[in-house]
Amino acid sequence: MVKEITTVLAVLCVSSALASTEIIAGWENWSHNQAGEATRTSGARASYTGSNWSISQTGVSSDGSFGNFLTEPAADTTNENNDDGGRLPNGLEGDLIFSITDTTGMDRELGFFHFDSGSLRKKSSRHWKLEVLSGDLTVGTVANGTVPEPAVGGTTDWFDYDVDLRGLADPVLDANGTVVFRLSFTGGIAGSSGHHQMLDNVGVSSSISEKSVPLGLITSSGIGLLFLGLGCMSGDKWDKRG
Ligand SMILES: [Ca+2]
Ligand SMILES: [Ca+2]
Ligand SMILES: [Ca+2]
Ligand SMILES: [Ca+2]
Repeated sequence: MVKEITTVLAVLCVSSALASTEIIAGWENWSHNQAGEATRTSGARASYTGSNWSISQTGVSSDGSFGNFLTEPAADTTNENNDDGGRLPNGLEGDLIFSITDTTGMDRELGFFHFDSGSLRKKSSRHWKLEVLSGDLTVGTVANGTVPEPAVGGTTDWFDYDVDLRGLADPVLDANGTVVFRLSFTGGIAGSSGHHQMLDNVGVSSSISEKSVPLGLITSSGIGLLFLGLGCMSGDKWDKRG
């Protein structure tokens, strides 16, 4: 017969004071090979491949945020190297494919797909579309839109985008699962010299950031702490800023 633990002296449930969301995978620097790892991750492995993309200092977003999402530390604002920014040059159409694999072993609801984009001149590929290509989330087109023309040709006006993923039938990146996004840009007039579409500060955020904190039971028999691995549930949804 299992010995009964008769007295629970203390139950410790430590609520973690965490930010409500975080960037699971972010890209602030880009590779001249059109393929590279994420520049920041939280509980994930992540990489991208691109078609027709190039790197350039003129493709740097300097606002320090992923879309409108401010992080600590802020998104990289440096522009001393070409790999600090990405662009789709000279009116070409192209896309980027982002693959994110969970390494926490826990399900996480995703929040937003964030990015900063701008056009140097108006004949760039300004029409964007975000899709879930495959993996754990509902597959299909999530959203699309058009980056406005620059007010002054030759000067990039940057815009922040935060595509809400929470309305998907399945917005959950499963434990150890993978999701593949495609962000494509079309509508440009190929061969239009200097009509570049810029992209930087791409990030995917979680919707709820809560960590399982074990419950500790101190018993009268002096057994000590029994960590039951139960989570202290606390968390809230993050709303789009700006
Ligand atoms: Ca931004
Ligand atoms: Ca840099
Ligand atoms: Ca950058
Ligand atoms: Ca899922």
